[in-house]
Amino acid sequence: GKKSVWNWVSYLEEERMPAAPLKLFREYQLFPQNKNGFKVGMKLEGLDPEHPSIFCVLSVAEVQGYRMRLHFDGYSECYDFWVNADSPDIHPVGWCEKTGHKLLPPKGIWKNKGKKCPRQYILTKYSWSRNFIDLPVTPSGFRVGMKLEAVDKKNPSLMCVATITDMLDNRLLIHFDNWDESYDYWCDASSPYIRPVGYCQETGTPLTTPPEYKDSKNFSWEKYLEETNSQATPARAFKLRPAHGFQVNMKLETMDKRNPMLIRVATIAEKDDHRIKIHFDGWDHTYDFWVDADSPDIHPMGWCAKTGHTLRLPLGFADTMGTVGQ
Ligand code: MLY
Repeated sequence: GKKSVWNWVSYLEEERMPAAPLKLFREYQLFPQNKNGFKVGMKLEGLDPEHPSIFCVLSVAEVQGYRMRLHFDGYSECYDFWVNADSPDIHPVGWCEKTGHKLLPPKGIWKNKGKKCPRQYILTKYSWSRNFIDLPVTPSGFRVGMKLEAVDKKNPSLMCVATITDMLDNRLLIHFDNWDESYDYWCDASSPYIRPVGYCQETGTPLTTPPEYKDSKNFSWEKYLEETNSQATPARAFKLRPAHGFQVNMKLETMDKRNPMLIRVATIAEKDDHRIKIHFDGWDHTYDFWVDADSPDIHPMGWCAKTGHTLRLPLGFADTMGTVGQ
């Protein structure tokens, strides 16, 4: 019947909705130029998505098209996570040492003092660094230790006192003063989540001061910078990006937040300046969720087919192999 064979073009015709045009996507959301060179078992160093300031020893646990599942050596599989092969969060073995970053060793490896690191951790050294991409250099004006005002992405209504605690390639690590590292995130100079010192006061936005800050009602940046012996990030360093061009009803392919190994046919249900709300075709709207328009987990129509990844079809569709979308 009408719904039996999957084909993006006829699906769009039936639905009378457009695909999100390629020009709205970032380069890393589009079709990759190279193949995914990673193989199961390869070791690498990468950021823990739940603690983005910590580099860990990781292994490739599964490869699907241009994506892969990474595993923390020595830890439960329940912490495994998926990245694209061109993720800026991963680096070759030896990278932390070379760049002066702390590497969290695999659990259990260093238990017996004096015992040597297992052979496998040495053998893989640098052997496949060509799998990693080069990124543009750090934007000017930012320095580690500088203060700014930043949105807490886990509590997006809060604009908070924050510090740049690391810089890598074109990205800054944002840390919230006197909070643990679990709220940290990486962003670039064009991020809508970071603003210069004084932004809240100028715009009448409440500023969340560091917890237990003695005089939070009369918070003064001038005083705080002096007390913490730090500098404000110069306003000229910020290069706020324009709003994205995605429109409601445009269709695309998006990772399922609840099961990150899956990529599904999706529709933009809502939008604001820097985010889109993803709806999975055929699924209830209770599963809808917001993502940043620059997320590496949204892709144009045809991305799965091009990169060799399974595309989960709208409920009720059967693909040409005879399996029903789920
Ligand atoms: N209700 C949350 C709020 C934490 C906010 C942390 N930000 C400011 C970094 C809590 O107390 O855990």
